Amino acid sequence: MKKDYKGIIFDLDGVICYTDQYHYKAWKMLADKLGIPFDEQINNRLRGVSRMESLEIILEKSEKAYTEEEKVEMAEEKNANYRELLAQMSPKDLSSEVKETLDLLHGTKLLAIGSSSKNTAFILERIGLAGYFDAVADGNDITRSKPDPEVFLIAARRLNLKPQECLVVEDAKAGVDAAVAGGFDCAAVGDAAGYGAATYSLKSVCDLKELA
Ligand code: B16
Ligand code: MG
Repeated sequence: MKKDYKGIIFDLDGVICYTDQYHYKAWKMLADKLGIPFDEQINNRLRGVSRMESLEIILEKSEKAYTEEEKVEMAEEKNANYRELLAQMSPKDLSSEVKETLDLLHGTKLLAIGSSSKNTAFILERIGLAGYFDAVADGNDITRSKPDPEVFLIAARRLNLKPQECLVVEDAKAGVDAAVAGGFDCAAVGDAAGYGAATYSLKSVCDLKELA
């Protein structure tokens, strides 16, 4: 990894912290109530995807058709349950390895968040990273979610950098595709590691230290 990136744009869920289990629990509560089968395999398809698109994926298994109004109510119910679970998070949910890596990079790079989540500010506050990043772009800023590059393009613009000057770090295939579509290099971790479309495949976020 020799390229001298000026900025690094981090996905949030699955890269900086792990809210996957909370998404799963909150969607499972809703699916159980509706009598729709839902498991970890379906949950994996929700990674990086927006809330309403996630709901559509869950409803693929429903025998009943729902109105838009009903769908909005369902998404709100899921989000209320999800936020109750998020409220239990604390700075302990930020691993020391991730924090050390961020602190090291912070000296030489501009750092941003590029997340599909509309709960980004709440999550960052819970894990002790409110105000830490040089820019934040999230689900509240965009009209098209990953694999569209919108959220990363907004993050880069807020850093006053071109996509070619930034590296995106992602754990979801939809996020890697979004980065590539926006003209960014992308480091894949976790679920997306080994995905051919990414520029680099990392074992963990800590491997980014080589860039500093
Ligand atoms: P919310 P990321 C994404 O965050 C999650 O990976 C995805 O599972 C979730 O559906 C999406 O945020 C929307 O989240 O309901 O909180 O707005 O990975 O892009 O940081
Ligand atoms: Mg993610």
